[in-house]
Amino acid sequence: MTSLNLRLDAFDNTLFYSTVMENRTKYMVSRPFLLNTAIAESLCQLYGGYLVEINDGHEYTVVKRVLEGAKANDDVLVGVTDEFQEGVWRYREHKTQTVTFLLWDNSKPEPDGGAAENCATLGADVGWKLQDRKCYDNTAHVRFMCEVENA
Ligand SMILES: [Ca+2]
Ligand SMILES: [Ca+2]
Repeated sequence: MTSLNLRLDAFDNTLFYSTVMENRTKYMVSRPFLLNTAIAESLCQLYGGYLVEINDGHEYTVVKRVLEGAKANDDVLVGVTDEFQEGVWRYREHKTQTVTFLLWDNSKPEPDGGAAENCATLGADVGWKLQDRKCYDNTAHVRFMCEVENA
């Protein structure tokens, strides 16, 4: 039996399309999968991280650079939700922290889904601005991004 780390490394390439290190934080962009937030979140946790939480404009710039470098042309699930209280956006992992950075797509404008859309993706066709959307959708192919601190 190979070690857990070796098995995780082998699994890595199946799940993830691109991994970038920045300031001792690892950003991992998944391959496209059906939109399932619980599975995405669990996979990030398996790698010691969480769905990416964008705390400020600097981190947003880093995330955008990672996505542009990966040439990812699917929407990308991130770690904010308003499922606990409609309209109040929280980080999924750091639930008690105030969300300090939300750059919504203002072309529609977003968020526009009310109680039907409690998760959020960075939109590939709107310059990686944020759009609220369903947390589960078997008709949607998205990527997700994990953030692993002190990687
Ligand atoms: Ca909502
Ligand atoms: Ca929406």
